[in-house]
Amino acid sequence: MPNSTLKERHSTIDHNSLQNTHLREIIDSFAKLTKPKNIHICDGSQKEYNQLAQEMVASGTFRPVSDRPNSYYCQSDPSDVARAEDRTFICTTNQDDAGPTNNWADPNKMMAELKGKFDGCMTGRTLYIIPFSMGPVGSPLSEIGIQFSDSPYVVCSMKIMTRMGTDVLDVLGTSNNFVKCYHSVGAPLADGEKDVPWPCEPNVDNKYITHFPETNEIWSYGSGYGGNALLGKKCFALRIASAIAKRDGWLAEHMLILGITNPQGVKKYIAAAFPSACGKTNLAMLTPTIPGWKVETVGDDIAWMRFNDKGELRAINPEAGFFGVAPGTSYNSNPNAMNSIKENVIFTNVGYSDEGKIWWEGMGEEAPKNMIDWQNNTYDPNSGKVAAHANSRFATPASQCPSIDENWESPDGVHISAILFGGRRGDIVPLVHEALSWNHGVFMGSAVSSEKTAAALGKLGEVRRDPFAMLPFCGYNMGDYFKHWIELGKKHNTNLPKVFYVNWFRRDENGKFMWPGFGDNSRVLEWVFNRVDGSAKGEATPIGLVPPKGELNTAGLDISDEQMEKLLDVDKALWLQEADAIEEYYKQFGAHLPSELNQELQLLRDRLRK
Ligand code: OXD
Ligand code: MN
Repeated sequence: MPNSTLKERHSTIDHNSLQNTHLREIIDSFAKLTKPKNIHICDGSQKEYNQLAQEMVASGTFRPVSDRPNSYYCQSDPSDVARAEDRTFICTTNQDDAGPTNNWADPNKMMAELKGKFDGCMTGRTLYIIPFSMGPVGSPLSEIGIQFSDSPYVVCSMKIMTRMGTDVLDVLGTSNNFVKCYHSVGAPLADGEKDVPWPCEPNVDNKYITHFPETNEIWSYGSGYGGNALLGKKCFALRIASAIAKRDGWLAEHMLILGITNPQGVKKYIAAAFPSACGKTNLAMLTPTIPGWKVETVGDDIAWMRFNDKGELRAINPEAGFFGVAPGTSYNSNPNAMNSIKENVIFTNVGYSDEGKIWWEGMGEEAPKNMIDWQNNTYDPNSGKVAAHANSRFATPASQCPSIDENWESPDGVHISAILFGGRRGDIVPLVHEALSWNHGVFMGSAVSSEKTAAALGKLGEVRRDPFAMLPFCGYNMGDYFKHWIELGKKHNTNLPKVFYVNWFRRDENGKFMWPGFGDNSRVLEWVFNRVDGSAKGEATPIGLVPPKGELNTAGLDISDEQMEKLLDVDKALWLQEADAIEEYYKQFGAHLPSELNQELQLLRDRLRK
């Protein structure tokens, strides 16, 4: 089909008039392959968003949310509820470049397979071209992507989650320097065939989330949900960006960024890496329970960080929205998130009442009487089945967050003074401990471990190593990634952030969480803040520094000294076993493991045996 005859669909932009010839050529060849009925270049306007949303209401994909202006409810196909890590591939010429923690595929073979899948996959559908910027449009720290997709749900979500539209094309000009993000739900529509509300490829084994870091391309097929389909997020801003960052000397990380101000008005910024669904959004928007302290939000999921010429580590949040886990979010656990989702939100896989209101478990409100669950069945509170899927989400503009930081769009980013790592561990990891050096901090990050959550398909609760919370998101060899962190520390060793490890999830002998978490995590942030400016003490343990007795602010908390001791306890025998487990886990990296990490492991053992 000659592509110049492809019908433009209520788009204000004619693809034949695009000044960027690379983009025009790509559109032509991709349309030739996928054979869409229409083509639509997204201008990113509210009018366009409203029109697509109305079309999705008409087709049954969206239902309006009655008490939240311009907000929609949506249910995915039951096969398409989380990131498909087993079907996520890094395609590099040498397998070694993908490393032992990624699924590797040969780029030529994978491309041939993908071309087969994409052939005619948009039949009967519209091909949307989505120009987007990760980071403020035009900022020197930002990068541009163009997503091709046959999903209007993706277009609307990308408008919330990224800066999307015509001004991105203006900044791109005639450059070929953009990440090519090819996406299809993998559900061609035959002539006259009725569409389903959530088209996708229901067989997980036929989904493909593939990355080509050597050519800055992403090809995603078969899924319409979250990180599988909103390609700016995990695929670009983490997997492809981490590979770019390695080449260009910066960091693309799975980290929230928050600003914290003490009662004297001094402000510091902290970045924190936690595995998916371990409370990054809650921490980023935390309401402190300690008087006089304030926390403000720069980002809740991804940080792009570079050292400037003063040696400061500066971070931006490349996203423009929050894609937060809904269940458990309440006015109690996260009032800022609740106040961010009053309008302009897309809710996916939560419950929906006959009055058009959304609901989820842990929302802090009684379940509405007549409601459907995320699978469109009548919700029965006695059935034991949840209304909202554990990985149900809200997508909402970051600008609507009451705690959004005044510098959240600063082109220079914010100065990071501390980095936190953490995971969900019921057992041996204390509430907080501080690294003894940068390399020790990298060691801690490399050994992050966590119980598996619902953000990815697979078995829940199993403890897995999730180094730097980047296990599913590092676009190259994880051993080289560790080395990159070590090297950056060597190169910029004058003003390095302090590194900490936190664990809000330690349990007592009865399996009960010992730490209240949420707003009370500000008490740990207070200690971190004061460690950074040198006003708080740290007590040496074999694994790092912990707050000495009385140093962590527990005023007003119903927590005994004995419980605090248990929360901060370091069991040498169990940590020696942990050291063995880390050694075992390190083996997979072979020669890619930096010697500094083996040294840190040895030093840890020496301290434990003293
Ligand atoms: C996310 C994830 O959606 O990490 O942020 O899964
Ligand atoms: Mn995440």
